[in-house]
Amino acid sequence: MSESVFPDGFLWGGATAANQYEGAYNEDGKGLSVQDVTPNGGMGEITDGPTEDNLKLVGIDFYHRYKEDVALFAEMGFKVFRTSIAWSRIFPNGDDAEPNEAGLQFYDDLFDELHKYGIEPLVTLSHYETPLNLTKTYNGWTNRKLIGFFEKYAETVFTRYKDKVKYWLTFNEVNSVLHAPFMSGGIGTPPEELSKQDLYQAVHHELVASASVTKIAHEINPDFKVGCMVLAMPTYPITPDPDDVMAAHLAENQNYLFSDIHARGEYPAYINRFFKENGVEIQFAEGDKEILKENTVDFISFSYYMSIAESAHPEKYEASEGNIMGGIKNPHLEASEWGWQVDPVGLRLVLDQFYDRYQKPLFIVENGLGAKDVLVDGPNGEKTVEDDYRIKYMNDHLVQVGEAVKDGVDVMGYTSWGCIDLVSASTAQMSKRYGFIYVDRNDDGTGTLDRYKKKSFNWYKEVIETNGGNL
Ligand code: BGP
Repeated sequence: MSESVFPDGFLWGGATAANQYEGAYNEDGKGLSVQDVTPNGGMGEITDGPTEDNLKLVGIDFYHRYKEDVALFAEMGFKVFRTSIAWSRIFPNGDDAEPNEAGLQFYDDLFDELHKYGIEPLVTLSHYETPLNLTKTYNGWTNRKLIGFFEKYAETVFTRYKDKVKYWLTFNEVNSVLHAPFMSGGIGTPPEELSKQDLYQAVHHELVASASVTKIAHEINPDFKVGCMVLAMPTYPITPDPDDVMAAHLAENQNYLFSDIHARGEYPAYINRFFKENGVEIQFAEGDKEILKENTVDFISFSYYMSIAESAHPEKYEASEGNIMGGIKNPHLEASEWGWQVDPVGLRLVLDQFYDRYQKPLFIVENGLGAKDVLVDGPNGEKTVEDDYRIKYMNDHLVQVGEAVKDGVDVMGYTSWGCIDLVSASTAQMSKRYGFIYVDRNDDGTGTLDRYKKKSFNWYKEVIETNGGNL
């Protein structure tokens, strides 16, 4: 075993989102969210109401089984656990006058259970689960009124969990709204009909809301640490042709826009040209500029699964599948069963670049391999999954995190995505699994919902025990 390069107190753990694992979609006063009407994945067909084939309605029934699951996380030695609060459990319609006490109580119980084992919650306020009424009545974040509703929701949970939650994230993969406006921004207009003006105005509303709740958070508890959360995906030029390099650079700017504003508190100069050329003119209300400037985030968090390539002539190349956004295929990389290109070095690159750009602490809050796992009889008679491919993926990525630490990057922690199997966001199926814990649920909704430890369970336990010394 080599010596650990990870700092003391490194926050090892796992990540989830309410809509993908809680289930209980209509229990204890919860209202509908956009996820309850997208049985085919957040970018797919939208139904009039919940339909039986929507796996997210039951999820993995975490709502009723959280004690059993938290005990398993504790057994792995988690220091932190990322979940989201389902906005529609707290404000069922998003614009209600009063919060729903039963919803608030559920998260009180969950956070208490985590603290029982010394696990720190890391809470996303909005993870692809905008209350459906906010879509129907206001067309989601295109409407400025959502800022006020979000502030009220955030203030409610900040106040309630003042002494139970220290780490907060505002919007999951905030840049994904450009690619999945309904799932990410609750915007009902079909993407092909949505004007760039409305889309970027919605982005502006989210950015102002994020800064505004950061302010509220710090007023309620100065010890709160509030981060933004972006989907990180390095974009490589497919060749050294300067035109390809420029195409990759411009594509990356679309992602940097979000972290730049969160970290620096103002719109970067490069976006003005893009806005001009695309007929976008952001409407600033009085005070918006000051809110953004005065309330930058405490840390930058991001998801990292893959990289892509870009060219000035993308039509010449094979397209690559991707996490919400795609690009072109990089011939140097292998891909997962879903075509996501596996690139551990890209993670070091993201860490180095973000840190160089902002000098703020970084938190990797999603990373992992979606795979089709097979349950087999294990050596001790227990059922298990021999997921050596997952161990390799994570090991390779964590080695690169270690390299970034050696480069001098301030990395706060790492929460692997879907630490317990849950419903996939893009496919809306169970069979794309990420967990250390297998959940017996199938794509057709059958299964006992029993939990089984995969081989990676003990591997990750050792990673945490040795603070990454076994990598
Ligand atoms: C991110 C989302 C998660 C998650 C993950 C894996 O984009 O924040 O919600 O699901 O990707 O994606 P998928 O489930 O589509 O494999």
